Amino acid sequence: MGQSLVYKILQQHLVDGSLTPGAEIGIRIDQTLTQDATGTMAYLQFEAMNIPRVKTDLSVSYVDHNTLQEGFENADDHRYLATVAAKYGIHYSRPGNGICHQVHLERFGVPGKTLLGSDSHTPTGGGIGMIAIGAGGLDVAVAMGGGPFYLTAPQVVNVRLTGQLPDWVAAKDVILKVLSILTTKGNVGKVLEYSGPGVATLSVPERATITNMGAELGVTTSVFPSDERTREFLDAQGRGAAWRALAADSGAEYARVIDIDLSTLEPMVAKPHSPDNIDTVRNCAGTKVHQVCIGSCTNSSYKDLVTVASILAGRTASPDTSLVVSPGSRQVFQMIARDGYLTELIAAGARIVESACGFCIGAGQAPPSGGVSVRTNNRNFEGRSGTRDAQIYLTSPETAAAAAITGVLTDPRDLAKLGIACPKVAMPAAFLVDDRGVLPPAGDSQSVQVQRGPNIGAPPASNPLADRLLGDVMIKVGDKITTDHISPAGSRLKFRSNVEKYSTFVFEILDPTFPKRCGENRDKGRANFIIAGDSYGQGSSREHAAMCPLFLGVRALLAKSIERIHHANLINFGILPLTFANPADYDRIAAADALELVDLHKQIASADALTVRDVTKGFEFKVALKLSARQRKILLAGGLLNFTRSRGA
Ligand code: MIC
Ligand code: SF4
Repeated sequence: MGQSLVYKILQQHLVDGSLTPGAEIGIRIDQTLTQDATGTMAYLQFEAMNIPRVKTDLSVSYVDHNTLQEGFENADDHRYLATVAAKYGIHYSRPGNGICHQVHLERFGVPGKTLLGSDSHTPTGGGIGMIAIGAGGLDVAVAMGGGPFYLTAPQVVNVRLTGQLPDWVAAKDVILKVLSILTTKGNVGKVLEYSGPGVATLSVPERATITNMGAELGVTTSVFPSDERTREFLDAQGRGAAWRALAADSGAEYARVIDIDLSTLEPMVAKPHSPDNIDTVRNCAGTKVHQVCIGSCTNSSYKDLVTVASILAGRTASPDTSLVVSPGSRQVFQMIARDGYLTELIAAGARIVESACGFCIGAGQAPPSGGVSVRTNNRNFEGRSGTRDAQIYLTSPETAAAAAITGVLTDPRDLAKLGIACPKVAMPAAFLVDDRGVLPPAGDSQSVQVQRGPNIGAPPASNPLADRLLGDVMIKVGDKITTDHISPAGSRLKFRSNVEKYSTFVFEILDPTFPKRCGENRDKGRANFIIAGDSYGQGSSREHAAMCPLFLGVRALLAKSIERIHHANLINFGILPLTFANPADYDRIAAADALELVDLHKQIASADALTVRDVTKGFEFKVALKLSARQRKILLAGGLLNFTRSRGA
């Protein structure tokens, strides 16, 4: 039996455990990336490990999320990140140099290597044949220190592509199709491996759009083979030497095979408020559009923006529609400027914003109240845009450009009626290479003084787990609660380096009284609990969604199911990630019920289930503990930092 590409790369990096689906394995990490909104905490944690220099082949610290600099906080973070990078052997991608995933693909991605990033869209690197995984900052810090990264050996799902995309149908429509099949729920522990003759029809940036948004499925990562297209891309980036051919063995077996004939696809849309609320653009045509935003790590490549500029050429955005364009990297920005496409975009009335996450994370460009915004990014969770009641539709750049022209959702195939031909954009033979936006680390670490601002504070300390927890349900939430619900981004992002302050916004969108109530209960010596439905902790890798609840005294989450990165973050910060043995028990527990868990030390050490007592209602129920031996020790120690320290001692 042949091996899948995923297992071949994992095998080459395996340092702990055996490669059996479902078992915990440790892998060596070749490269890491961080971005500023998760990076400050990751580097504070790295500093706490007292390791003089990173042990990876390459580590890059990007600044792309918090670039608005309203107030001193962002600028202080940038200065801290620049100095800490210089000191510890990390490359520093300056603000303005672009979005981490786009820049990493262009300048650093290497087929067959492993990449761990403190951002959930790190799997973008799968477009160039990397095993690229998103994780919490603490896991990335450990990897920078040379420690293995632990994950569940995945079930590999093969997506076999045949045919070729028709005119006006784009890579984004492929991943929206996959989202319609697999949805955002129930994919924990899986990896998608793309193959088939259709792969050769897709360029590396198109593949990266597909692997990027695999994050929305909740899979561990997605990967494409490395082939002639990959070689052409690397050659055009002046990095041909990094290329090697990679593919699955013939006869490789997969847990499931999904066949997609690219030639049968049509323009798709993810409707509010979930990336798996998929429909065809045709079915939504005519919906009035107030804003169009083109960019983000999903769709901001040179090809994407040249396509948009070519569609808009000689036209202006509809008078009622605000058009925003953000190039994904300084490379893309410089190239569209050099080649005249920037002029077309400006002439069409586009508002050009810097190469950064911007609108995607709710940093600026909030839509009007109740407004409809058509965006090329990957998430349309309620409130994420900065406007609570805005309706966000996710589409391809082609569909977004069509909406900008007509002012309503429009199937781009109908642009022919306006005399607009489908642009045929070839991949450039050579990209414009200018790495001055990336600062290499200092040769002499001693000479660098790390600079911290007043908003930068250490992550909260966690105590070893108590043997008994007695406390109260502080909130009961439903299915698909995202980390944007737990720890909001947007205008709150600038407090990422200040856990105490950032904690005051936990669950702001669901129940703004949560932090205050939790703090009061914690100060009375009681534990705080969260009750949740399915797929709790979807979305972002932000470890603040565990760190801030910990600060507020949350000691356990009881959910129907928990998403991968958040599950790992809860363990890293010593919060018990419990799942209902019988999902019906979810309905029996109410907010404000008192709960008790006893004999925890013994049970966490070895049991697969715990008994919880609902003290208010007087009944008991079981929760499952699906943990590896390593995770049990981390929980008993009160988190990964304590665990690592105790092992050092
Ligand atoms: C996101 O897209 O939600 C983010 C912002 O990039 C996050 C990281 C963060 O919250 O800082 C992610 O995807 O992990
Ligand atoms: Fe940035 Fe948006 Fe990509 Fe997250 S999804 S890294 S916020 S562009």
